[in-house]
Amino acid sequence: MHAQNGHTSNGIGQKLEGFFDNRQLPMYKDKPYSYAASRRRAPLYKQWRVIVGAVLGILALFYLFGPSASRKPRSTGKSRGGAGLSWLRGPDAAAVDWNERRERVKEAFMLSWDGYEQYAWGYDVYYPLAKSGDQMAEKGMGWIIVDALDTLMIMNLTSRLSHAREWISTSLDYNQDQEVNTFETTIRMLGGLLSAHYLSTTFPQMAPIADDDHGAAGEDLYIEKAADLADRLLGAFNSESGVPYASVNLKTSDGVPSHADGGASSTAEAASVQLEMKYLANLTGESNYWDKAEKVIQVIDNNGMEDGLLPIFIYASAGNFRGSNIRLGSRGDSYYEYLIKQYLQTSEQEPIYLDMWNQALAGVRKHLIVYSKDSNFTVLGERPNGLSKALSPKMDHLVCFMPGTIALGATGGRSVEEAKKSGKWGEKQESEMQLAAELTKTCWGMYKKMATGLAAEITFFEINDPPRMESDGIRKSVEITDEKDAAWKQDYTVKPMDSHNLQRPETVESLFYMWRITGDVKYREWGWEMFKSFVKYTAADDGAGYTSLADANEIPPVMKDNMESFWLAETLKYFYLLFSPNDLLPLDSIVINTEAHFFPRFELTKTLKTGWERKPRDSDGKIIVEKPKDSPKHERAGASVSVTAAEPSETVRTVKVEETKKDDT
Ligand code: DMJ
Repeated sequence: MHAQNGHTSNGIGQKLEGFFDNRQLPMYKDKPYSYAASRRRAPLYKQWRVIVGAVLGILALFYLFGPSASRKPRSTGKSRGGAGLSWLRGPDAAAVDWNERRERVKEAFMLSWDGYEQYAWGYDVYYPLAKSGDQMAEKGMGWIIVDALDTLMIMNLTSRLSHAREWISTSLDYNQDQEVNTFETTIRMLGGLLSAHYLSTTFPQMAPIADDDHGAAGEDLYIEKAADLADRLLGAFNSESGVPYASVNLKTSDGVPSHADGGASSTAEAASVQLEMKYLANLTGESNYWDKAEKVIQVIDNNGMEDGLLPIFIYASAGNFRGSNIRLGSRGDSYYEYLIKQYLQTSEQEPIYLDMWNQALAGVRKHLIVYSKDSNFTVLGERPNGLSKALSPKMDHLVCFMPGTIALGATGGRSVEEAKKSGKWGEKQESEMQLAAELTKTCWGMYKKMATGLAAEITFFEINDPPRMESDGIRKSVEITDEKDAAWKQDYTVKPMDSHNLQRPETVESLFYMWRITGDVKYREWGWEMFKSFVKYTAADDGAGYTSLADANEIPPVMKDNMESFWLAETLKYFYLLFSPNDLLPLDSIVINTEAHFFPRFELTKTLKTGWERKPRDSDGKIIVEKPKDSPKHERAGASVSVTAAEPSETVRTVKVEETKKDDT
């Protein structure tokens, strides 16, 4: 392993010191980190004005994208530069060729992949500025290679896929004495392998490789690696409650409680391993994978959260929440995403998940949706001290998965037109689509607000006091216009420590869902503008790839030396899908995991099924605890105040409420 670019080489935590604020990688759900030691300015040639106007810029771009003598030629695809970067400059043509635009995305992917292949092949972390890499485990985890497999497939990059497969077959070995994050390893590695298995077996014409053909020696490579990895990960679920520990040792399969947060796991992490384990169970017939993952949701739900909204930490020991911080950003996000996606994965045969999703979405609308002060942007805020306390008008970029997921839930993945014809349409779906459209616009504004056109990690909004909630009347936002000093921008605030851009996918993910579901071309146009900003402002020297930004609000931007695996696995994949014909992986036949890996929908079986029921609860979601027959009163768990609630039965009865577990932070 190397000690390059200011990173030490002993152990993963040390290796990334100062990069992830002394935490192990990957911990993207953590707070922003400090950039003091690692801020680098973009080289001059990456300044937009220079790119547009100067001969120097043209030469630099040719250098960046043109054929490079030091790279070996590929048998597939065009030269790296394709038609050059003239497409970045001119005004968009009236008649847009979307296939042409998706070729530009493919070129950006090839540039990123080839840079990684040349400078850091087999490493889990890639520094495109230093042109070096690092490992997260001694022999590597395949972090970048496995995460990118299905993007290579849909882009039909056959020779690159062959190289990746060869590495997986000869070098990837999960039998390592290494503690890894349970969730990240599940969504990226297990998800990546399963998706590769799904695409290569169902769509053999995508990047066709003889080695994985039916009957060939390598036929089961992906599924074998996936099952081996999953068996190691299962140890994380051996907690007292069944809620997985934050980490797991891959060799011993021992679960390891989080080293921070009082040992509690992130709720989103515990509750976003289900799609992967359930698909693996479906493929292998092994119910163990299913049961372990299913149990987690039952334990969570038995907490009886108010209005379906839950705190962002949960103890694996007793299965109870830690604290009362509620948000759909870091540590909360994909719990909600996986509710509706579990319902869709099993072909709408598990109403329990639709029920939980509907309850949570209603809770979001009641407690977290707020309008910005002057321009009426729809903001999905946070309740850091619980639902009865003040709302914080803060949105992590991570929250921007939500509009696309709301649209997915409203139509099941069909277009609005098809959903209307199917009869499953009414006021509820109509208003969910409106909410999805407004939230998508808010996320798009996060990009337009910034000097580079690339969103900050966290954005705050100006709101009224008291906040204007949905119950005060639904509002429509003003138009997002281009002027530098446009008034709408005053509702957006980005703090200096939050102005980094980590190449995250959530907004383009939502644009993709919104385009497929509404057919409104503005989502494609927004995506194209975003994509151009990535190309203009995040390119590393010498065609080494694209990198994160430490400050996306300065031109030239301050660069951060890291190309995230989800840049290849998600961000570029969603751009590619956004510009692709809609019959590439129709949304009503698949589910896409939280790392953008594809799984098919399938049916329940006698052994692979939900297997539990929700406990009866009040209209606000609190569980009703039935008292012995001789008592006239009922109790419910989990709230902190006494209330009188109307029950659906004949009489109004008093409800005694137990005290919520106190935040022990
Ligand atoms: C990805 O690893 C996944 O999408 C995850 O659920 C949340 N965010 C990162 C990328 O931002």
